[in-house]
Amino acid sequence: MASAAEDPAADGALAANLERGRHLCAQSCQFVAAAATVAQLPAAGLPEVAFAGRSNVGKSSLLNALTGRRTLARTSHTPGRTRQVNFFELAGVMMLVDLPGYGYAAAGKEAVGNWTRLVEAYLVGRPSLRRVMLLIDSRHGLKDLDRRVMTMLDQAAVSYQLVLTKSDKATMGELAQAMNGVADIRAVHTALHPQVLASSARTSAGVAELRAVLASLADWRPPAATAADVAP
Ligand SMILES: Nc1nc2c(ncn2[C@@H]2O[C@H](COP(=O)(O)OP(=O)(O)O)[C@@H](O)[C@H]2O)c(=O)[nH]1
Ligand SMILES: [Mg+2]
Repeated sequence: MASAAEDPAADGALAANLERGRHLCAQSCQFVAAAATVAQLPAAGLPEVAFAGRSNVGKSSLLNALTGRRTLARTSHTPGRTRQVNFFELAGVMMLVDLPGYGYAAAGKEAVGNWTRLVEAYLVGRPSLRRVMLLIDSRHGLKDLDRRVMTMLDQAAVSYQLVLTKSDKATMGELAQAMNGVADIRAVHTALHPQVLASSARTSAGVAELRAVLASLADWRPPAATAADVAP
């Protein structure tokens, strides 16, 4: 059987998907809303992709790399905002939703409780939520808190996908171990997307692929090429 790499049709489809992702993420992206409580969550509208993960996993950096803008992180770093759910509208067609990080070292039961209430309320029963990108540090793999979030998403039947971060810092062995660890648990996590992406905000590894996933979830189609774009 020919591998995808040897199949020209598959190559063409992959290139088209990457181009759609590049085009989508070159459009404008702006902060539109923040919610610190369940009552403050904006009404559901555009398709949403939420980004979740432990504090320090590289979520802000990856959001910046995806959109090619520093403004997202700056917004997230505004005092208070890091404990909120932040909504960014991309290209007027979808929302990127930045969820508060979980499991930071000093977090007590109360902080964990607050995170759970707000994020669970958002994740469960959000009709516009297309997928949750669950970020995992390549070097550390899945932790208990990650598994708890995964189980919550399984129970709510919310599709989620694992994205390994900081791949530039991981050895090939660590990356392989993180990937294999996911393969082992696929059967018990019913809402887990089969594709795991490895990414680095530093080298941009995996960023184009992640953009392509966003474009496909938003059903984004670049405008048809104009006559001027077509070579004679
Ligand atoms: N080497 C490397 N460091 C990263 C990468 N992404 C984030 N970091 C670093 O990890 C730390 C936490 O990143 P940040 O994006 O603020 O994480 P957040 O708390 O999940 O939003 C910062 O010091 C970043 O510079 C990456 O892809 N490679
Ligand atoms: Mg952050």
